[in-house]
Amino acid sequence: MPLHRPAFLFCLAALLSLGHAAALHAQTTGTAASDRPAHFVAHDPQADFERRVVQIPMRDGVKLHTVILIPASARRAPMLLTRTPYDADGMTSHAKSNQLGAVLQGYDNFPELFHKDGYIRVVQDVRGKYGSEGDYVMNRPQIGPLNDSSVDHSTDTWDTIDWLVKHVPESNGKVGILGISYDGFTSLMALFHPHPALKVAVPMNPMVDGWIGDDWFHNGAFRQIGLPYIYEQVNSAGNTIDWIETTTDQYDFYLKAGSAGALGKSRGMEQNGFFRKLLAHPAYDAFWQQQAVDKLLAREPLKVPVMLVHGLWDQEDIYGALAVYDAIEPKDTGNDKVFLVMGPWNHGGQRTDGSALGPIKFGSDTAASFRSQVLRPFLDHYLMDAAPAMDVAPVTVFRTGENHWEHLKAWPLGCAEGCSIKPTPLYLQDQGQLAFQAQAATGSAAYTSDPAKPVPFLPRPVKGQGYDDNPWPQWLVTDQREAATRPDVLTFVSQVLDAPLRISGAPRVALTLSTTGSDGDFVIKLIDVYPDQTPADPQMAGYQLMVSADILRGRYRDSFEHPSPIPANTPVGIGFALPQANHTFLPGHRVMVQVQSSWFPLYDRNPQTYVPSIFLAQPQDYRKATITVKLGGADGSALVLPVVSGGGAAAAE
Ligand code: PG9
Repeated sequence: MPLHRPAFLFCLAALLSLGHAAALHAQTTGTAASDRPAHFVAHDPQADFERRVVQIPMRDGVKLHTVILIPASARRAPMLLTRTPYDADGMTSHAKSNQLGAVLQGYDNFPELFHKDGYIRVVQDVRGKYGSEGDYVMNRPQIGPLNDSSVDHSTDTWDTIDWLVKHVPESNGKVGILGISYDGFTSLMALFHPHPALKVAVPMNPMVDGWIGDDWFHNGAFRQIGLPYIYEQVNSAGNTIDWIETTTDQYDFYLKAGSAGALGKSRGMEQNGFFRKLLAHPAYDAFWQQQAVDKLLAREPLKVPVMLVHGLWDQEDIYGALAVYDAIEPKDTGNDKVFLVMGPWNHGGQRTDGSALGPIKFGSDTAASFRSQVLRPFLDHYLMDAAPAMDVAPVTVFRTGENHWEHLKAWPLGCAEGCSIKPTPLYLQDQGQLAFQAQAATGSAAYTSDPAKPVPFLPRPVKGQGYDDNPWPQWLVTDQREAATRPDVLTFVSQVLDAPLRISGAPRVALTLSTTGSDGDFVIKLIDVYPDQTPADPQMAGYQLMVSADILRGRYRDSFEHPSPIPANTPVGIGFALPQANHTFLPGHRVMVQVQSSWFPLYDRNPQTYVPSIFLAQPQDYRKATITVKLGGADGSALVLPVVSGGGAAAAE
């Protein structure tokens, strides 16, 4: 019998409510669909920015994970891009906050730039890292002899910028790129065939030449404490495979490990492509020369204004920024495209409080003044629609010791006006003396270097970089008195200065020495010795502050590309440049030079017997050697300082 309509509808409603009840029952009892929505859209009306996360397609189809942070009030705002191997999501989530400044406070501590009325911030995972697709290659070389693919950081940057200016309607179509260290390297790579929307680049502490003076080697000596970084950075996309530290004192750990090659192999690093490249290229061969960014940029037209930012005590990339400056400055015929900032900072210190570095005080927050008086006006000038005028000198450099900024037309000049720089030998003399006058008589000073007891680069226990209290970030300003007491460290010191001694530029090592071995490393340190009593700052009494220091692996003394044994017991010349300085040794201070043959465990030990590759040195290769430094006479050992004369004190800040 057909159901009457009311009865039918009643039954239908009953069935539907039964079905709903069943579904509800199922959900509450967990046997049905997920609680998680297919795509949750967060919304916070109080937020001063919006986060967009996109996968930007590159020309080869690979998609790069990109975080775009847009100030809520952004209209025709410029975009500031960073391309990083260090996790874009993590770098843009330093706080679970609805305030842009809070979210960026860590890596990007530039509150002057990133706030509700500021720039659109774009941070992207480079190819093969974290949220981005594709293969990872450490410091991916440019397309060419070292990269037979159709993509590199230059093309990925071009494609990224092209996408951004077409898909971020809140922007004004102008893009700047900036970044620190590796992200400084990617900022430099943007300068090759740059996208027309790229209006400015700010590479900070950039990694430029991994063999000569940046992260992997210094003048051929291998920075073995970088192995954990290489292990974690390369072995997985998300750095999810930890390097396990089995010993608190890294001095012990690396001493027991033997050679750096043996250590890496013991951790399975032969699976790691970049580790294999290191072992295959211990010398400065084409592999390193063809990816030296300064050399590559020297061949490029200068199309985009660049501000290079350098830290005078940069413990990781102390070479890169100034190498690039030297390479591209000659192209800047109008002196209005290449800018250089040199601050009293460690690696990336310009982001934080620049009032001091360790116990060394600078009299003002040098980082804050850089960000507000130099960086912000510079970027606004090139990126904001209003293009506000900027009063930024071609070179802004802090004079350490006297603690003021100098605003120069070029680097190095020594001062703003009316002075000159003269390379002046400071001679190592008998009885540990140091003087600008050469001693007539020839003499010598000797030390025995024992690979079983290398000179620590930091007081022990040398903590691993994974520890919060690890002194790595400030190690270049460590007091050198510990080293000075060691018999395997030669120490030469001047009389007390009665007038300021100003230097600007790179001190140059000019040693004559012999060794009983057939190879060896030579570490030279230029040190500012504080007065024995410093009432204004008691902790600085007698402090021995490294102003500039570096290492040369002796087999490369004549050629970085072609190593050669050191002929035993035969005087040879050891000459190389130390990192650039802009320092004043004040009256009452003394100048010191220390000479040693190890800097451990930062650098791997030189066995001091010539072997094909130190990476593969065997235990029996490591032998004591006695090094004799020639003093006085025609080729007496010296440190040639770039001494500034004339000109008044530079324009104080
Ligand atoms: N100095 C680090 C690094 C740069 C480039 C390659 C490897 C390491 C850094 O801080 O990114």
